[in-house]
Amino acid sequence: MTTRGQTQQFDKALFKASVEKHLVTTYAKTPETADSRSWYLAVGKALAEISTGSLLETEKQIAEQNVRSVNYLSLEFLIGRLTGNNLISMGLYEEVSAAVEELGLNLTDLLEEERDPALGNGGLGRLAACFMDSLAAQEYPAVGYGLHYEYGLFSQSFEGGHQVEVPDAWRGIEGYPWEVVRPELGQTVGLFGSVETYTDKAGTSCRRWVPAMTVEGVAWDLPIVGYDNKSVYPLRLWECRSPAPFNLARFNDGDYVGAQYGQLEAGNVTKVLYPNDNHDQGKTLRLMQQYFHCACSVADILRRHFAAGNKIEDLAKLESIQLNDTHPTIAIPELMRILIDEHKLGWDAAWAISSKVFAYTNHTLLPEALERWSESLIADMLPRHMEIIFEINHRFMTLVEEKWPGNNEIKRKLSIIEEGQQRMVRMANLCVVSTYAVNGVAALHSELVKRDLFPEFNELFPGRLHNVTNGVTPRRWLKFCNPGLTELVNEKIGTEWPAKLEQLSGLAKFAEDKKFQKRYLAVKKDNKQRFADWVQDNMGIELDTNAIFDVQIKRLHEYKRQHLNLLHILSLYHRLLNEPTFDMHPRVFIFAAKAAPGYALAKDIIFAINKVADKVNNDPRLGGKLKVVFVPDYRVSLAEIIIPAADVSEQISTAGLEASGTGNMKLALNGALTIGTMDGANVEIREEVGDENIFIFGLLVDEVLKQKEEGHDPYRYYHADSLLRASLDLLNTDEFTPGNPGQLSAIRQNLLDGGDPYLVLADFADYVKAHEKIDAEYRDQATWARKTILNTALVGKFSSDRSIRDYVNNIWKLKAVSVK
Ligand code: RUG
Repeated sequence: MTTRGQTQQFDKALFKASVEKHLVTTYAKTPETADSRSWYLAVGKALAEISTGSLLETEKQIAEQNVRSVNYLSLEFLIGRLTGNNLISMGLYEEVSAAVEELGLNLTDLLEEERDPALGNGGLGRLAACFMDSLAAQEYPAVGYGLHYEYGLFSQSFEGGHQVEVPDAWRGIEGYPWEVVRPELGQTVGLFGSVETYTDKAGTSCRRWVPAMTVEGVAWDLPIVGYDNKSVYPLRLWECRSPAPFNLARFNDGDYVGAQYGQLEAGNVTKVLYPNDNHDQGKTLRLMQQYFHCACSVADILRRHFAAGNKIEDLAKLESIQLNDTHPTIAIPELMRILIDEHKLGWDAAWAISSKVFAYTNHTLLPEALERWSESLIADMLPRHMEIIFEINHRFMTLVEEKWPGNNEIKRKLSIIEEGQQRMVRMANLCVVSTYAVNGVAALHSELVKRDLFPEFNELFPGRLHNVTNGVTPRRWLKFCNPGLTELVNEKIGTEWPAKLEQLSGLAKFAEDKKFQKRYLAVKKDNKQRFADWVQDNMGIELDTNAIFDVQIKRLHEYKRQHLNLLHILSLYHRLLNEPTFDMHPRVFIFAAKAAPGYALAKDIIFAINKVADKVNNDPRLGGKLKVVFVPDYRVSLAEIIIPAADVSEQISTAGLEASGTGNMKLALNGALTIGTMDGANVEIREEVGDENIFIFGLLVDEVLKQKEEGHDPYRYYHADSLLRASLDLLNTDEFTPGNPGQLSAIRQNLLDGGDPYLVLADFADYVKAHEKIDAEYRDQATWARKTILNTALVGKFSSDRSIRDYVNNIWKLKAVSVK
């Protein structure tokens, strides 16, 4: 089989033969008995055969060149379906489409057979996937390290409007065709036990960990295919297995189930992804997942380092380890433990290496998301690591004492160990103290990290805090998901933009061109139709593509304020029924969101939106002006059809609380106009597209802080604003839950009596005004066309290729390696 690239040719006959071979030998189907899923699996396997060869070759060439690389450690990689995207990167989309057609198949249908590998919760995991794509596209040597969860993020369905969660067995029974197991890379990981002192041969007293149990890490590689080049990087996912499947003594005693107990327990470690986004749950099994992930990954990094003939002293020269949030922080004491206990380095020598290897990305300021682990839990599960954390803190406290002599207040604030009834380890503090670079994920967020979260650290370690604004891969989020727009863009500015997104600015000069405007709007209309067909087929709701498609797709969280959107919908409902002179352009409000299973208010909001949808979608009095659609089971593949169909992008978090957002970038890239607060990357989107091409509303960060300090009084807004009052009061009636008044009142109560912690009521009036502006401007299609074209044209900055270059230049200092 040949591979992609300029000089080599794709051999259609060989490829077809490979597909048929896999159909028979791997999936036990004949062309006559095979269903669409089997064909998809066989096509996936035939393609994976090509990419696995390239992956091994890339590994070999990078090892031979012995260059510096980055290791991206993340508990989540929300990669989405691989087949379509990899075909684009391999440059084989058309060829494979033609090949499968000769087999009597349709490629688009086959791609629909792939289940999304949902190995992440939301933005943080999706960012990691975009970053891997951009590393491979630009050939910056990298390995992604994650976990091979048996169950990804739950599938969501609705029963009577309520969210129901179902486990997500993303690999199916047949396994995922793109992954390959690498038994030779297996690792053994210790847990629990004690620390002992011993005297080594030189007579030195040493410490070492004696774990009480071990588990095995099995490596699975997924190929990250470089766009338009020959590099394929591994996304290495660790699966936990029990080393001894049977306790033979118990087995022989007839205790068959008990004999397999160890296996059941070890299997649990990577059984399921924790379904929390921006929220720390503090469960023991989660700490076990984190340590298992870190231990396997650090050991694999060292294996590669030594296999290339390097010395331990050169580790920081050749490897950087990026911690995606604090979730992999335990890698820091793990590396220190290995350097000191196994490689016999003194503390200072070990620290000199370790503190130059790690860098940390902060993704949130929300206190409930900043991880803290109980000291006793760490001491129990990882006793040697706890000793090392104490030592790091002890030395750090000496530094603090030097800088602020006698200031116990500052010591208490900065200490890695939080004092209290139960002492806790603050993982973010451990990260800032132990890494050479810390970054926020958007300009505003990074400023707030410096100003509000870590001001003293910034004084202590000048230059350590950076900003790297997030980005999204243009390959998946334009070229693959929006073929209509891709064709139009190609025609105007050529075909290099997927690797050089800044070139999109070349479209700006067509923003006023009537012919181009018409074609751009026609593409949008086609995309709206594609999504409307999906909704009709899957939800039985008919949508009018002349309506404004207004989209809010993201995790359900109070700070993201889906309930502000809901209140606006209720206000429109109220006005349509009660204000005879009120008119509006037809609008479809589209939601998609999963709520963490234990997050009651988030689930109440989903229920309320579903109930309002039931009513408004069938109320003839509204004359079809208002529709609400809550698309179930939000996932990457759904985003791929919603985003190209969006006219309006809702980015309405309370200012200061959304670190960046990346959906905002994808939607703007695909020509949706943002209605948003001055939060996260919205601020930079506004800078790029211009104030006239975005709808900004709401309190600014400092106004939010001031209002909170002074005491936010929700009733003040309630009494002063009759539209707000009418909208909120609808939640107390049985208008949307006939015969059951009060079923939606938890939301109203939270906003009025619960203090409205996210200032929904404070921003309501301004939000309504911004929507009125949208309504007016949409009616003037030429104006709207200009604005939407300019959004696509002016957001080139938000390519994840640029984010990766920022990391490479300012933090990782890598050189690209072109694979031959
Ligand atoms: O909430 C943030 C988003 O604003 C951001 O765009 C994304 C990627 O940087 O990360 C999200 N996030 C933060 N997810 N989990 C956390 C905290 O653990």
